[in-house]
Amino acid sequence: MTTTVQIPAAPYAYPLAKGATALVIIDMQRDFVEEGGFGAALGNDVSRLSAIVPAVARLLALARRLSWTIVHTREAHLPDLSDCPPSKIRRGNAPIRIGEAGPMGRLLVRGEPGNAILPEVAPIAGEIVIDKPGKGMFWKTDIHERLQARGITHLVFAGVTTEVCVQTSMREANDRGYECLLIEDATESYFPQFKAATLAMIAAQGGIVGWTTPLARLEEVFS
Ligand code: C5J
Repeated sequence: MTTTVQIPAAPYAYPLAKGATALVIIDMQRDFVEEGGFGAALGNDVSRLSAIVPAVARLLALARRLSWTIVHTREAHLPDLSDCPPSKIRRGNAPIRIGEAGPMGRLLVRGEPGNAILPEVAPIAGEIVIDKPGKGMFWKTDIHERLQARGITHLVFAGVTTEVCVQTSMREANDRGYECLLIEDATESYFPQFKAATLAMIAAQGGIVGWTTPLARLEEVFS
């Protein structure tokens, strides 16, 4: 039988299911967090994102100590870009586009240096790594089947960017019946107002998408 642990959260306590919870870390890859990647090519200040690396590393260490299933995602396309809609390549006014070569290799392409997950939060053996061609983690991936096979019903989210790939993945998960918690200080956006709005939207209307809480609340419960 699954034991439930109450985590103080917004809009009310999150009922974490012991043994049925996975940590999902979205797109903590060099392409978004370091100079010379996709995020910087779009004109963003990437230092906002690198600031959360220690919090994500703490959360990952906690999840490993608790023996949770751990999922890492990368926004990544096949080298021939056959999984990338032309509209996604066309969009925007960046000097280099998806698939073109930058200082860290071809932007958002699997296997390129810029596509690697940051060493501080890198996957270890036994953890799930998903290359997703979209913003959401369920589109054109097998993650739902893999989570179901492990009996996972609860997802704790972290990563970047809050209002794009994190929020899209969380909404996709919510529609598939997962109970979702976003760790507020282990996610970040290039735009502080978008992060604040996303956290508010998730917890609004009685948790229409899920719950949010600071990392310290989770750490206190499992100290
Ligand atoms: C973006 C992401 N922002 N990982 N991707 O394009 O949020």
